[in-house]
Amino acid sequence: MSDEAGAEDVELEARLEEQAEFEPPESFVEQANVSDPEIYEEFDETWPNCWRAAAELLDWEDDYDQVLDDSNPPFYEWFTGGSLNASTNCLDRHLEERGDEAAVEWVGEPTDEANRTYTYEELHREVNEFAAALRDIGVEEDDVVTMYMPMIPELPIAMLACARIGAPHSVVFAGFSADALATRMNSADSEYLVTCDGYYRRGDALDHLDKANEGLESVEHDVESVVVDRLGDELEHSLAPNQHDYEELVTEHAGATVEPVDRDAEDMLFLMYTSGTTGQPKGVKHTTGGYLSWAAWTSQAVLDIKPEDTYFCTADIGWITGHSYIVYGPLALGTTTTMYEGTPDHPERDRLWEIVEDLEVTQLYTAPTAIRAFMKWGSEYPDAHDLSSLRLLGTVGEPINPRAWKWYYKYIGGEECPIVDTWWQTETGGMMVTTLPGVKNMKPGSAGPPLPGLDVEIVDTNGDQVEPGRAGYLTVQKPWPGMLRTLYQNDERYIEEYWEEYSDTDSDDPEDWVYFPEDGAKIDEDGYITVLGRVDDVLNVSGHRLGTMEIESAIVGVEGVAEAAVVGGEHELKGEAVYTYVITEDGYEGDDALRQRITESIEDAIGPIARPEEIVFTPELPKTRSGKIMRRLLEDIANEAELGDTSTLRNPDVVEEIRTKVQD
Ligand code: 6R9
Repeated sequence: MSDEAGAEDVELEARLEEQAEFEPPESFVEQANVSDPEIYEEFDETWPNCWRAAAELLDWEDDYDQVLDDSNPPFYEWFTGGSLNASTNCLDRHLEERGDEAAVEWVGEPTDEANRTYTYEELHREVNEFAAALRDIGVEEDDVVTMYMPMIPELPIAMLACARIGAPHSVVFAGFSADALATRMNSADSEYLVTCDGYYRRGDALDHLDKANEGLESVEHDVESVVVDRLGDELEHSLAPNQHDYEELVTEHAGATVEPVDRDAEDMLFLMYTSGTTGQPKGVKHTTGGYLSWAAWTSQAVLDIKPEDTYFCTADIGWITGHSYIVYGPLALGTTTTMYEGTPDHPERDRLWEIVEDLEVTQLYTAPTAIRAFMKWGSEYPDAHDLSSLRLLGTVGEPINPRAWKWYYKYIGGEECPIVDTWWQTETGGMMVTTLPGVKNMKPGSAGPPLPGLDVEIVDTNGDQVEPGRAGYLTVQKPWPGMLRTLYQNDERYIEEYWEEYSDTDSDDPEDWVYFPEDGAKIDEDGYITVLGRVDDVLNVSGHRLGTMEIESAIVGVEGVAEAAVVGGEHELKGEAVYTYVITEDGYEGDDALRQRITESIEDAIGPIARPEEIVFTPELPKTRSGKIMRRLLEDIANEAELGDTSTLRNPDVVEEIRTKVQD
C-alpha cells in the first residue's frame, strides 16, 4: 500500500470509524422510486397480493388469474394463467417513447475503439433479425440455446432473440473451460450454441473459438453454432459446415420482424448453471413472469432505476448478476444499461472512473472484491475524475467489510450516495436482503433487513429463530416470484438441495416448507442481517461460486494423485482463495511438475478462476475416526488461525506436519 493510501485510511478511519449507521442523503430520498416506510407493513398485510406491484411493471399479453398457486409446495407457481414475452417487455414497449434513447451503451476494452451505442430502436431491430436467423437454423420454442460469450453486445442480443422466440437460453461464463461448456450443453441437451472468435483481455486478443470448439468435441449430440466476429482481422478462423457467421446471418435477415411468442408466466426464460455441494453443476430454472417481474421490481425499488438514468453494473453477463441487473431488470424499465468488455485496470487503474465520468453514470453496481482492489490501488484514481453524476452505489457477491464499505462511500460516492449491499443468489433470481435506499438507514457490513414482502429468519439447526447477535442459518419462510422453480429435469435434487433441511417434506401445507440458501448469518435488534458466508462446500472466490467437489474431482483425475481436499482460505483481494491438499500415489513425487499438472487440470475442468493459491502435498489428510476429512482444520491451517479441536482425529499428528508445510 502506498504511503498516501495509508494516510488516507487513517484519516477516513478517524472520521468514519465510530459511525455505525448512515442515513440516506435527503437529496436522494426526495427523488427515490420508493420512499414510503409504510411499504413494509403494507406488503406484509397484503402478501402475496403485494407482488401485483411487481407484475404491474410488466406488459402482459393475457392477465394472470392468480398471484400465487401454492397448492403443491415447493413447486410454487406465480402469476398463473398470465402470458407475456420478455423481449417485448425489454424492447417493443419502449419504442414509442424511447426508441431513440440508448438501451445499451457498450464500451470495448481497447481505448481507441469507439463505444457502440444501441438505441431501443436499433436493439429491437437487431434482436428481430437474429431471432429470425435462429429460427432459420432450426431453433424452435423450448429448445435450449447455449451462449458462450464474453461481454459483447451480441450476448444480450442473443438472449433477447431467444426470449422472443420462446427458446430458453443457458449462458456459460466465457472464462469457464471447454469441459465446463460441454458438461452444461450435455446436461441441458442443448443443440445450439452462440459464441465468438475471441475478445480482448488486458490488451491481448484472446482466442475463444478454439476453446468453444474443443468443448464441442465432448458434446454428445450434433450442435449448430453461430460465431460472432469480435476481433476482425486480429484473429482468423475457418468455420465448420455447421457453424454460421453471425454477421452473415443477420444480414440475410435484414429488416425481418419476428412476432414475439406468447409465453406462459411459468414457462422457462432461462437456465443458469451454478455450483453446489456435489461435482455436478445445478441447472437453475427461471421463469418468464416471476423472474422478469422480480428483476424489474428490485431494479426499480433498490437500484432506483429510472428511464433517464445511465446505469452501470460491472458484473459479467455470464453470472446471474449480469442477467438480472445488466440485461433484464434495466431493459424492462427502459433505461440505459452500460456494458464494459475489459478489466478495471486496463489500460490504467482509473478505467471505471473514466467510464463513469464519460457516460455520466448515475448508478454503479459492483462487487466487494473489486472495491478491495480499488482501495488498495488508492484514491488518486477516482479522485482524478468527476464522479458527481453518481446517485447510488451497490455491492453484491460476498460480504463487504465495514472498512471497504466506508471507502466506497467516501471516495466513490462522495458521501452523497446511499450504498445498497444486496444479498441474493442465482437461485433467488434477484435481490432479497438489502436496504431500500430511500427508506432505511445503512449499517456498513450488514446487508440490511429483508425486502418488503419477504419472510427471512435466522434459525438454529432445529429451525428455531436465534437471538439477535447469535450466528445461525439464513432461511426464507415464504415463496417469492423470482425464485427458481426447480433444478433442470431434477425435481428431486431441487428438494434435497434447498428444502429438505428445514421443511416437513411430507406436508402439502406451504407453511411447512422453508427455503435454505446455505448461508450463515446473524441478525441485530433492528432486524438487520449480516451474512457470514456459505455453510456448504462452496467457495466464494472473488464473488464467484466454486464447488470444492468440482475442483477435487479435477485433481484426483491427475496421474500421480491419490486423494485431494480443497478448502477456502481467506484472501485479501479475492475474499476467499482455493487451497488444495494432495496425497500423491506411491512412486510419485510431490514436486512442481505435479503442481503444474494439477493446476492445468483444474483450469481445464473449470477455468482460470479456480486456479489454486497453494497446493500442499501431504502424506495424509486429517480425518475423523469415521474417515471424514476434517475440512475445518484444513481451513484453519490455510487461514493461519488457531486450530480447532483435534481430539476426534484418527491421525492428529498430521495436522502439525501440514501446518509447517503451509506456513513455511
Ligand atoms: C448474486 C450472486 C450467491 C452467494 C450467496 C452468498 C454470497 C451474495 C452477498 C453475499 C454476503 C452479500 N453473497 N451477495 N454474501 N453479502 N451482499 O452473487 O449469486 O453467484 O449464486 O452467489 O454469494 O454466499 O449464497 P451467486
